[in-house]
Amino acid sequence: MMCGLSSKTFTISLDFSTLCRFQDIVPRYILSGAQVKKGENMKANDFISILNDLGDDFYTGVPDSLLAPFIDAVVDKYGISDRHIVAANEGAAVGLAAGHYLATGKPGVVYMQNSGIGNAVNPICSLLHEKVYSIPVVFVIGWRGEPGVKDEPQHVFQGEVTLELLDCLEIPYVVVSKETDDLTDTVKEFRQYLNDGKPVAFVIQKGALSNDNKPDYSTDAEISREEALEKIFDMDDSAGESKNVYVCTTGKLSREVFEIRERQGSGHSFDFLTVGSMGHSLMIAQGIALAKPEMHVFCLDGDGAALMHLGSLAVAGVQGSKNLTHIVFNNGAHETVGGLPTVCDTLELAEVALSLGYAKTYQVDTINDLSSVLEGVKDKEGPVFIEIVCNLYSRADLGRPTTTPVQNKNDLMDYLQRK
Ligand SMILES: Cc1ncc(C[n+]2csc(CCOP(=O)(O)OP(=O)(O)O)c2C)c(N)n1
Repeated sequence: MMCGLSSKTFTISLDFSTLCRFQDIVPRYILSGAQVKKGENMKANDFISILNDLGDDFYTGVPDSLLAPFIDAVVDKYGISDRHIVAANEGAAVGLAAGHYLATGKPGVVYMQNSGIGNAVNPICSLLHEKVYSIPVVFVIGWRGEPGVKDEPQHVFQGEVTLELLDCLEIPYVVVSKETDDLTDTVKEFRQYLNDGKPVAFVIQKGALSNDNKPDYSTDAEISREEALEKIFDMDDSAGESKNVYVCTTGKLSREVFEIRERQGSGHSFDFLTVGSMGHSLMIAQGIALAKPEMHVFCLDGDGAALMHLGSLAVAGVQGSKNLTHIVFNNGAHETVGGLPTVCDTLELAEVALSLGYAKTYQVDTINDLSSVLEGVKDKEGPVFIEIVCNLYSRADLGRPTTTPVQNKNDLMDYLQRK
């Protein structure tokens, strides 16, 4: 168990060997000036050239799996540098791009999954809009949940309203599909909008971009997220009747929790799988902890999610609920959507939590240390914070919950109200 500086190291190495994804698609247009061959979708690098031509080569955002070929190409070209910054949340990315524009007069590029539009609405309306400062930004938005394309429940409504939201925010957009390979006219129009101080958006459909180079993200940490989760659920064996409740974060963590529960045969009524709403699991857990002081409420969080709404840690710390334990699986990355680094591998999250008012904080990097810390938290002297330093391993055959979010909610509510 450690509470000082850890030996976390996070590396990205670029694999330049060809990972060609040949797409059997007949293009409708020919991109002028880019090497698009018949039968291929647009190369992410060609798209980056278009973006650089429109604005400045300044990139920031929060990753999305649908945008992975594009983000990989940005990492390949700029690494993580003063030309490419992974933001804490999408609104913060808008702020960064706005600052870049103020200093250079050139629009930056902000990339995000469409679920991030919500985080960006405030700075779009009250910073970028022409009724305020009139600041141009080029948005690249991954279109999850596009109508007619099968996707997970958390993306369905967001996908339905994505274009409407952009209309409502008065952001001119173009949808980039697998067939799009000529953006010449769009670029002309977009340039005009940007010169007039307006943001513009490329909405990227699934499979629209391809890339041959995949960065290989890795850390030297020992523990995998799934084995740490299994250790945490071992606690339940001895918890008897006074079961614990677990609010689990967005992404693969919740999918792993679902599968562990299936293996255990213990049902799913003790867990809330926060399939969307990245970064809000802690406040969901806090809400339950306040209403159910006799129960022990755990928030099982990711470092990217915790960072996205870090202010909530201060609120939980100061609130001081004794029955709240916040566990952050710190793999230093957005592992679920491809492994792009967060800044958390350079932070001592346990120390951050301590300074934000948590009663006890721990950092562990071995399963044995995790076991002994978990023994100690059973007496509910919280809020407790546990940072688990993890690697980026996840199973290739990891499934998805087979029950619906509403079933999950109903089961948990039945359980909470019986108690
Ligand atoms: C507002 C918002 N932005 C982006 C995403 C896409 N997304 C889903 S999971 C994830 C990564 C989460 O990273 P972390 O919390 O560190 O967990 P890990 O995947 O590493 O376990 C991202 C960015 C999202 N769901 N919501």
